[in-house]
Amino acid sequence: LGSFDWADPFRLSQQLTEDERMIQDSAAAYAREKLAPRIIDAFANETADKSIFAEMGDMGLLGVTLPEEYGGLGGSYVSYGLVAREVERIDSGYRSMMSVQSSLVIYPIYAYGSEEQRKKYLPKLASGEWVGCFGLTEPDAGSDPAGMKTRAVKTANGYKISGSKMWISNAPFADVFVVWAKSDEHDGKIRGFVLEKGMKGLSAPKIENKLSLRASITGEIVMDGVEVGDDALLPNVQGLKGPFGCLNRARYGISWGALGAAEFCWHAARQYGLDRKQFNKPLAGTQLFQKKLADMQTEIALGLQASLQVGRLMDAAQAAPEMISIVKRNNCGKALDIARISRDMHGGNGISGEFQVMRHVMNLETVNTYEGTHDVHALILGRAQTGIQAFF
Ligand code: TGC
Ligand code: FAD
Repeated sequence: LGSFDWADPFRLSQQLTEDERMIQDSAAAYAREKLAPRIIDAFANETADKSIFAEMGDMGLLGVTLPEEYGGLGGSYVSYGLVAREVERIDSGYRSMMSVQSSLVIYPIYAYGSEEQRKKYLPKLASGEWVGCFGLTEPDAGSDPAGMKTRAVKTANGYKISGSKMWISNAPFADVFVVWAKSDEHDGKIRGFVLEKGMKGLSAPKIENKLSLRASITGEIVMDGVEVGDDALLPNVQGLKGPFGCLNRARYGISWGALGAAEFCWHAARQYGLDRKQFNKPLAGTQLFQKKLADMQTEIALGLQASLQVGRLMDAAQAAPEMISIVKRNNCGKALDIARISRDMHGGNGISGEFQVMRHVMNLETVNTYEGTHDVHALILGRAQTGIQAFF
């Protein structure tokens, strides 16, 4: 019979390669030493620190799966997931900054861009010198991105882009904007464009007063007839499968990340229950408390195994989007439940910024919504098993 490690019930660490363990350990050390000391103030004051991109870039955390020739680590999708888990153990906003840069900006330029675009943007994005954002959602097109109104009209030397994007992570301080628009030149099909800060007609006002992801900046993207050259078009994809190809990767990373936040809340609840005495005994010595800890441990352990399997299939180019919907939906939903229960287990202290679990609850509300809401992923899975779409 083997021994049991309560914090790693199914011995996830044994299932990783040497390289994956090394990347995980360096991400964990960075998160513990550099991110953890900042987060309480950053969240309280709603300050997003742009210098985090260069720090993450130095550590190789922005281009984990990007080939080395473009400044990446050339690592596995499992490694990418492990990084997301370690960063989100501190805060979902920091993981958001990282996953937008990696999956939603570096990936489309690598997968759909020309060689010139790859050479121009990827090394600077991977090093964190440039910050990127991804504009798909609009004020009137969230779950239904096919309803977008942003238009690209062909001009003599390029395109004129008009429209607005809403809820865009990193936008207010972004240097590079990957935006999706319906192109008149391509029969109204959705095409991707790479815009740059400072272009005439382009602005990215900050969305103020978020009560979630306060350490990650979010904005609009306003495009008032922005003129770009032909070289701004991502040439190698058209249709919704362009943005969805990026979302597959980001959603997968979020499935690991959300469990990092959940692990923080689980461990915090356990420690609190061991330290705090009521009725002359530790809270952790009560049956109700132990049941909650057992539920947390079980859901997290199962979720991590599922994400690991999806990651292994991604690395073998065998993952289907529906698999990603299962882990994005379930892990985010379970993480939110775990964070809320941990908050309750902390009693009054649970609402204090110092104990940090309430911050995770607030963040996970967004994580459960963005990249396809919990219910939208249910509809994707319902369609896949019945053959009937129930979106409209
Ligand atoms: P549908 O008819 O299903 O598909 C249209 C075309 O797209 C293809 N496709 C996919 N391709 C690759 N991967 C996927 N996951 C794909 N899903 C669909 C599909 O094959 C088809 O291709 P073609 O060639 O036949 O045209 O499209 P629909 O309009 O019915 O879509 C419905 C639905 C609900 C599935 C979809 O619209 C959806 O997923 N909605 C959610 C929107 C969303 O996730 N937005 C995320 C915005 S980005 C964000 O939140 C970043 S937060 C980041 C952070 O800060 O961490
Ligand atoms: P809606 O689509 O209006 O949904 C509202 C509710 O209706 C939800 O509960 C949903 O599940 C439900 N619903 C929708 N359709 C159906 C249906 N057919 N049947 C049943 N129920 C349905 N987007 C980007 O493009 N880039 C980013 O970087 C980005 N970052 C974000 C950062 C933050 C902090 C937030 C909050 C959002 C971000 N988003 C980003 C946008 C995010 O992806 C959208 O908020 C999300 O896709 C949901 O869209 P919506 O807000 O318009 O909600």
